[in-house]
Amino acid sequence: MRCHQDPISSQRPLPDGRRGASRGRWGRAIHRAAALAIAFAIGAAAAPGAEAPAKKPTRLLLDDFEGDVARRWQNLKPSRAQVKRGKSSGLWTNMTDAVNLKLPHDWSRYEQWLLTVWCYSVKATNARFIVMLASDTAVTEGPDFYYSLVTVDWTGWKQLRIPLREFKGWDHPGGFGHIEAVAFNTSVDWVGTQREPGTVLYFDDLALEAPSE
Ligand SMILES: [Ca+2]
Ligand SMILES: [Ca+2]
Repeated sequence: MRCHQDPISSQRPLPDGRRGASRGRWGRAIHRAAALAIAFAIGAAAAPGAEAPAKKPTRLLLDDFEGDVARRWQNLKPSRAQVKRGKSSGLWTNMTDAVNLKLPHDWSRYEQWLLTVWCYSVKATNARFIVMLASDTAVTEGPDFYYSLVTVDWTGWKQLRIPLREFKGWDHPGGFGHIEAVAFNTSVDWVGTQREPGTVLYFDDLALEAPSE
């Protein structure tokens, strides 16, 4: 029994001048190509993760203490003596307020996140400094800010992990949508800061991180 033949393709010359006699070979090649394309498409669609929704970022690096550290930070020097990540950290030797103004200012979407920073302490001096988030408003004449007090009671590397919601507010801070600067501060002694000679700290990888699930 003869197979049904497409009357058009059987009469039309094939690209190499032959007639429908070799249509079978062409047809098979085309079918093979089509089948391969479909299989590839199915394979791609079924590849692990191909259809998974894009992962939400869980970390925002604020400063890696690389490059021109002294340009971004008042009173911190770049150092290679103690480094958590990359090639350098920020050295704080005299506890004079270290301030970084070159950061994103709107943190409103991160209110449930943590501020994290690696900190290497040479000596546990029990000095106290605050991590300060400047957020000034005109409600008060003086500076308004958020703060978290840190006691230098460790040696070596330690990661400070402070939920933003646990920062205390001094006077009338303007909210996390209005963060002007991050500072390591000892001059606002009315919140309990205490300088101690011999306190040497290295900071690395300042970031905002989503709480772990
Ligand atoms: Ca670094
Ligand atoms: Ca003010």
